Amino acid sequence: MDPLSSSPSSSSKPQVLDGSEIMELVANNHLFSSFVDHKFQDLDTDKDGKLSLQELHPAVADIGAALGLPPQGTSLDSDNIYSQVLNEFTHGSRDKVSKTEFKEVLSDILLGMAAGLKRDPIVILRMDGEDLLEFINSSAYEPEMIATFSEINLPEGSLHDYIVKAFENLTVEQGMPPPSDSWVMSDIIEPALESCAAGENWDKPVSQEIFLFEFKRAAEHVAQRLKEQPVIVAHSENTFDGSSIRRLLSNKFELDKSLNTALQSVPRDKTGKLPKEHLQLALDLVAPLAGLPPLGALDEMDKLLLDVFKMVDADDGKVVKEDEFKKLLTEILGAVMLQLEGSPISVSSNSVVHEPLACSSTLLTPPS
Ligand SMILES: [Ca+2]
Repeated sequence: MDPLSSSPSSSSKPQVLDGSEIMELVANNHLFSSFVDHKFQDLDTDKDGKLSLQELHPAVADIGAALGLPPQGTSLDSDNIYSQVLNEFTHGSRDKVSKTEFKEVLSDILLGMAAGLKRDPIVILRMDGEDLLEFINSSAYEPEMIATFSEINLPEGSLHDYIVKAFENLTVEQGMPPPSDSWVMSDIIEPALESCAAGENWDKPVSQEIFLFEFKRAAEHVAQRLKEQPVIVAHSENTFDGSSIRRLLSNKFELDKSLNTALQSVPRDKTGKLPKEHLQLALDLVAPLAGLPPLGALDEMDKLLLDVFKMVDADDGKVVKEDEFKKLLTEILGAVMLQLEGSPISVSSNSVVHEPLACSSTLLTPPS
């Protein structure tokens, strides 16, 4: 995990601070305060001295751009990282953020970006093949790859198919950037396989022994390519354990405020009542405040929510008064909380950073 600033494609980006300059900026109290003052003033569009979620939005988008993430809404993995950046600022609550809090979190994020050090919840990894080599030469290699081999179910599969599948099963912890990224597949894995495909074992039936031998050879080629062309990966891990919901439910004032805000966006019928079919929409609106991912972002979570919706007969087609609707929504949150406390859902996101410290970010342009 080397500093982000030594990444391969950051060479010709004069407009943007590099890692050591970021460190300097943050370490210089006077300079950083004036940097934060300017940023805060720009962001605080209604001039109430606090940043609302809406006002934080450009800052979060900027941080994403500075990390080299694709714009919000283009991939679930990067969206997870965006919502975690926002969570860093708000600590999952819907309260506005003061300048002091903004400064603390911003310096934390900037230092993390500059150092490329492991920090919670976003880690910037520079993958240069070293970790991969370490893995394939470790005592964990054989047992883990034997397990992978027996899990891969490709009756007609060639050795090539097996090896590609096996790469897909490796994690960033094992030194492999995510092969779900098309660039990793086309520029790292495929060329590496081509350069070692001349092996005579390639077309033979796949045995475990041949697989172990050939996969290691392929991984060595991948490690070599990574050494020549390191890949930067933004990695984050998040566990949904219901604690944010518990926090929200335990604060009646906050809960009421959240529910009322959400209900403003839920369509009503002519009499002002709320159709139960909109409970799902309402929950999605409360989700960020309850520390939940948006619907459709996480299969396991969607399944859990579906079960809970069934429990409260959300699909019976009835319309209810506002109070009843809020009561149902609170019940749903409580049920989701209990489920998550019993069996938390963990998600790991990896997003390849193609353009680190991109010019499109104004966050890191030096203060004038
Ligand atoms: Ca404001």
